[in-house]
Amino acid sequence: MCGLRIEVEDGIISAIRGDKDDPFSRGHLCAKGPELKNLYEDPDRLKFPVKKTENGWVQVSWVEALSATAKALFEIQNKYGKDSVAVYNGNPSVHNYGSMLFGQRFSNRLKTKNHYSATSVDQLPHQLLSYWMFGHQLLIPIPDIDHTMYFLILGGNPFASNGSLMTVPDVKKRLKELQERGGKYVVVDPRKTETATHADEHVFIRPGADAFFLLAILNVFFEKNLIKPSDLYDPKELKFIAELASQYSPINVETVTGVSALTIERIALEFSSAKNAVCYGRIGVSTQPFGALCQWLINLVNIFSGNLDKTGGAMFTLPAVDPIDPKGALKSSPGSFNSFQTRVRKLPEFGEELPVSALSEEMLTPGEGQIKAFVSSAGNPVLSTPNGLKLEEGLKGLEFMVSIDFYINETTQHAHYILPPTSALEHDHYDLIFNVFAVRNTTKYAQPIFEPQPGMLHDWEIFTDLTKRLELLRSGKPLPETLITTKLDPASIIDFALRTGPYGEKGKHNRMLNIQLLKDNPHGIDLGPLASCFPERLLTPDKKIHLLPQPVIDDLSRLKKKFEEWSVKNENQFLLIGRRHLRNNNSWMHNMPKLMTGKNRCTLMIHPEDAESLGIGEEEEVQVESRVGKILIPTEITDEIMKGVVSIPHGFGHAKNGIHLKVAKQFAGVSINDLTDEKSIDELSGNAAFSGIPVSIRKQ
Ligand SMILES: Nc1nc2c(c(=O)[nH]1)N[C@H]1C(S)=C(S)[C@@H](COP(=O)(O)OP(=O)(O)OC[C@H]3O[C@@H](n4cnc5c(=O)[nH]c(N)nc54)[C@H](O)[C@@H]3O)O[C@H]1N2
Ligand SMILES: Nc1nc2c(c(=O)[nH]1)N[C@H]1C(S)=C(S)[C@@H](COP(=O)(O)OP(=O)(O)OC[C@H]3O[C@@H](n4cnc5c(=O)[nH]c(N)nc54)[C@H](O)[C@@H]3O)O[C@H]1N2
Ligand SMILES: [Mo]
Repeated sequence: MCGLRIEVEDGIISAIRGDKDDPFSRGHLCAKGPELKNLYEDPDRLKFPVKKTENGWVQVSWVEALSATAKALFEIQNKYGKDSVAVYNGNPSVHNYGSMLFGQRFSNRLKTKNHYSATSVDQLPHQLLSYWMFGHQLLIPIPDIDHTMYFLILGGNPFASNGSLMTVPDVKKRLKELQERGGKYVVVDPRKTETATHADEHVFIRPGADAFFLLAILNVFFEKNLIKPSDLYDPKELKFIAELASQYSPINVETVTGVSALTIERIALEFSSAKNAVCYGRIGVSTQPFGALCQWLINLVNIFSGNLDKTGGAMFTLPAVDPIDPKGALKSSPGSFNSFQTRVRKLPEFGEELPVSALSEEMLTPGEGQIKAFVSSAGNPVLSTPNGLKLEEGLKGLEFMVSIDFYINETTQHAHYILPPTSALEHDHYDLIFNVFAVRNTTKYAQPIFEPQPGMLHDWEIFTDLTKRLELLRSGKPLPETLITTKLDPASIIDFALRTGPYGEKGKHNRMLNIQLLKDNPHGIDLGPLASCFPERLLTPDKKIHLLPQPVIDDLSRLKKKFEEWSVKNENQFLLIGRRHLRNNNSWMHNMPKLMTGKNRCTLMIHPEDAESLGIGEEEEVQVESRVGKILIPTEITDEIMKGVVSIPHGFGHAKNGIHLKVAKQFAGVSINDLTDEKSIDELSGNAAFSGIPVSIRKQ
């Protein structure tokens, strides 16, 4: 979403800079922006479909690849039932509006229960709690970073990630502005991250223990009578929460969290007395055993301190294409939970998707409903989901696999066909999802920089053809020898949504928005700061916030059990966490040479005292072992990691035969997800629990 100024001379990009006239990103650009040039020019990038043969990959025509794919999916569903085909949509799907709009149609037509995506290794708990408490999975509270005076960040490292569920291009500058206006920001994280280093305060916390920390904050609120009254919830629900919080006083949670009672109490008081404040938790508190409880408690901290839906607190966007408005052109479902389960482990559905932690066992466990064919789109689950090696075993046993992707990587190499879409500079862009999570309401449309080579297809064109081919087969009709196209392109869908949306000609905030206006304003249009919108925008039937969702209440006994277990220390195990770096992007930008320069980033961070007690030195290769696997990795000894905790970044592990990524192979590293455990989940939401995996470390 950062505005880019791309200069092209004689068909070649001569410069990519931050766009100073972009009202949202204000000229900001991180190292990944300029790499769009190298992505576009990457000789490893596929442009035309390929088929796997005994003699390796061979290029085939689109019609051949699409017909073979449609036939295989059709026949497998006929033979084994609809659920025998599974789909996985990876993270870039939601950065690609064509893929989103047309990929969803394709998945729906498959009529399988086996839908998976990166949601269940990421933000599932946020969506689940928004669904339960506010009535819509996309009514996600966003920190009002530009106005807050006290920003409490748990398990997020925006200096590396550029913010998440808080789309914020120039986060460093905005956090500096926060400090300059007399505000404060505090980071709670088992690692003293780049964000924490610049913060007013950093607090180390034991991985997975955030729910206890948050309960202790609520405990102080109740003990000191700091709860702010509100018409937005039923006050009768307070008693239950007061009683719950009374069991977790700051002093009680000291041992399990590793945070001193004095610190917790002081943070609670500072939070409460600030002019406004916001508590925000991201990946580190979502992908852990109590991910959903953490998001529940974070919402309660914001609600009870009077900071929900208030300037400087946790607010809600009003994007130009609004997925929440029940009458909107592109409205999305409010959500659903546990209306069906995975076949083997009975994990709950959310939003008609199943947790990806179950994908490998659904492929490997024989019986009715077993997955026999797999469609991966814009994803690399062999590197990005827990116990990647087990998933790889599952992929090897499939009868058919197709990948919609432009790289032959750790996942797509197992496909029978790869259908490559155009890359970012060859198609237009409208951000359907990340405007919904942004710290300001803005809108922008980017036109393509280059015409794709003749014969290349966009993601949405691939999905359009594939959907139609499947329908033809189902109605017993022959498949055409030419591509099947549609007149309805993504931009016309957006045009309609803009015109009928909140800033369109009949909208509440009429700004006459349509696609032409956006084309005429290529830097983007500012639609103003986040504004209070409750109770109007609440989508619960009674227009109240629901403080006590029943499944949350039912999960509290699990939390209590863990509390008792963790009150006894286990000195023999290390707890593994992940990390991100500004110059990585999950698993897929490691083929860009400029992003890979400098020190090796795929290291095991370990505290000096832990390294000493194990007798291991700097950059020494050690063995790290978990229940599911072991890897060898060099150490990086640093007191910026909590004692007893070790950290490995995700997205590496490119030393596999069969991948076509020349640069990434040179910086292969190892995959943390060969250690993370598909059995380690947040049992309430089904989200993967990457944080706090017990590992042992051995000198080689
Ligand atoms: N241990 C651990 N594991 C994690 C995480 C963690 O913190 N720790 N983070 C998790 C999170 S938050 C996420 S989102 C996932 C991400 O994991 P995934 O979504 O599975 O995968 P990516 O690594 O983002 O790979 C994206 C793939 O999409 C392709 N691609 C890029 N752009 C496009 C496009 O426009 N169209 C198509 N068709 N393909 C495209 C790339 O070539 C690449 O193959 O990883 C998760 N895994
Ligand atoms: N450069 C870059 N930017 C990215 C990405 C990328 O791969 N590279 N990925 C994008 C994606 S898909 C996402 S979802 C976002 C994620 O955005 P963020 O959530 O900001 O990402 P991380 O940097 O992984 O920050 C997670 C932090 O949680 C901490 N942590 C781990 N376990 C715990 C715990 O139990 N408790 C607490 N309190 N903290 C814990 C980790 O030490 C880490 O600092 O980033 C996005 N932006
Ligand atoms: Mo993510």
